[in-house]
Amino acid sequence: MKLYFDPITVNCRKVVAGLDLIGASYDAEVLNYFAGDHKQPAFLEINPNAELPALVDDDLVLWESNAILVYACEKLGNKVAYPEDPKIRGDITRWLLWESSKWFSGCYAYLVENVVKPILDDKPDTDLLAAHAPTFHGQASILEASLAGREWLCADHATIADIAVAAPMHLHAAQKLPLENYPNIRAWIGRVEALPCWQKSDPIPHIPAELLAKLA
Ligand SMILES: N[C@@H](CCC(=O)N[C@@H](CS)C(=O)NCC(=O)O)C(=O)O
Repeated sequence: MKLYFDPITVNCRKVVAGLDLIGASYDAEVLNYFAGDHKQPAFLEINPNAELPALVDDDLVLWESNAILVYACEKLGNKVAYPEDPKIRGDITRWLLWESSKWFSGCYAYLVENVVKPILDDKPDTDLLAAHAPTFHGQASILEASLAGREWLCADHATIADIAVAAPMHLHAAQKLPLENYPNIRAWIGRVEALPCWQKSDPIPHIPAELLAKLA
């Protein structure tokens, strides 16, 4: 398998950590997101959406990060990261879809305003974030309630659902995600952050020091 990715982006961090959790090995093709490599014709032939990541496995060309995680689990037969109990799989599918359709954009506004814009020498739009806050809090309240009394989202151990849902908040401190009222989310993301696959996929070492300095 060959993975096309830039380790600094949300959905690439998701697949790098997830493939590690699954135990899937791959050839790495690193692209430069900020240089726009994902918009170049060669990559558009792989993913016409001009988005990272993408996976190529023989004649299968797969984009959508969550599809990549499910495919890798099925290819390797990993029933820990993706338990075969249909109810757990249904639950995992639910969280993968929720992450992609709701939570990603819920968290992304904070990433753009508080991380990407300062890196690009632009100012966060505080009015935009204030208008967006109710959307984020509505979604965070759902995640908070779902984590009550449990350590992981879908099983008694980490699955690909935890990796997928953690990814949009992977820089939560720099994103300034308002997590003050969500103790279950804070405890759970702490558990995700203790996973070796999460630590090994830390994007910070891949961000040039002069860009990181702008976030200080
Ligand atoms: N739903 C897609 C979203 C992929 C996506 O949005 N990737 C971002 C990086 S995290 C990207 O490449 N965006 C293109 C751009 O900003 O130009 C997935 O999960 O793979």
